[in-house]
Amino acid sequence: QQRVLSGIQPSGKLTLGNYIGAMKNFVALQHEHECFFMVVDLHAITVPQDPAALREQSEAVAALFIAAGLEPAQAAIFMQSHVPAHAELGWLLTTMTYMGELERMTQFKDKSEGKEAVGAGLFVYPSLMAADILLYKSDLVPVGDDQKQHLELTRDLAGRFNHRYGDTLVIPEPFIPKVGARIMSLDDASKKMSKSSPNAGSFITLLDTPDEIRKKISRAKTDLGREIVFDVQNKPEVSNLMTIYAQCSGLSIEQVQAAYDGQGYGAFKKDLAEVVVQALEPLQQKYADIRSSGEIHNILRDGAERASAVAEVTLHSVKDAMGFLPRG
Ligand code: AQP
Repeated sequence: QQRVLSGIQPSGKLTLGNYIGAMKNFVALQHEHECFFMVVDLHAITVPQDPAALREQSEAVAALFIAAGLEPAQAAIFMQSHVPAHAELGWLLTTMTYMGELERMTQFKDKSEGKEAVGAGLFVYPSLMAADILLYKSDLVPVGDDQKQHLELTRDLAGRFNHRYGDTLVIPEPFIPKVGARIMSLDDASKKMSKSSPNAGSFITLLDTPDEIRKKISRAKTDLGREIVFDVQNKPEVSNLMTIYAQCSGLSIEQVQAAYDGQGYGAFKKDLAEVVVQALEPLQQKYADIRSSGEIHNILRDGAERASAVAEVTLHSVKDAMGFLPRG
């Protein structure tokens, strides 16, 4: 059985982008693979987080994993910080990562742009992400398109380690959806939808109320013209909305385009809002149930135990290969 690992940062409220680009695939993969899905809180602190907000968002992301359809009996669901091997392997791999490699990362460039003080954690984040993946000897990593570059680095680091110290780590493959790998911001289709954007109107969260969703979609930017045509080059805003429509309704892009042939933006946006509201309704209901049950703490405890058992074995073999003296 192939092993699958991925994570989501509790750096804000999860967006439709996180759901369509990543979480939907977590759910799809859980029955055929051995899965590990974590809330990557150590990554979230690469930018400042308010402690109370971090705690709340961490629990919320874990509950959303379940609400989206992950089954704790199938997949180990856990907090990254509950498995100390992540931080430890993260350091070991940081020592093997070149500055030039990190400087080329577009996410680092985007997130540090214009900031006076940039934390070193933001810079070395990709080495920690590599550790997350390599600890589980993961074969597949379901992620959105924005993580492709980090995954390439992970593959390079695994290869470098194996070359230097002997075959120890598994080189993972990205698993990126064909449609919806990069959901764009509602106010600017040149930027990806992002949960930490300062403009709340630019993203839809999985927990937005129906009215919030309707308002955000009605205000979403649209291109010139009025035809509902999928053309990412010339109609990026409408194409993005069509992708959201397709992903939330289960229709193909072609079916969406055919359904709105000859209709204008107004009718399309109105229907889109209802499609999104309906897609999120069962998830929101389940989310409320899980939060009120208090079950999440047991799920996370069990998930961390299962994850630690695998992670410790890899960490041990990595340290052994590198020449660390065993504790005895
Ligand atoms: N806009 C997106 N479209 C498709 N997939 C996306 N992902 C993120 N944004 C989109 C995927 O969601 C997973 C979790 O992402 P993350 O929490 O690790 O952080 P991120 O990639 O940096 O996502 P955000 O929402 O933009 O968070 P912030 O604002 O904190 O940086 C990943 O698989 C990602 O590809």
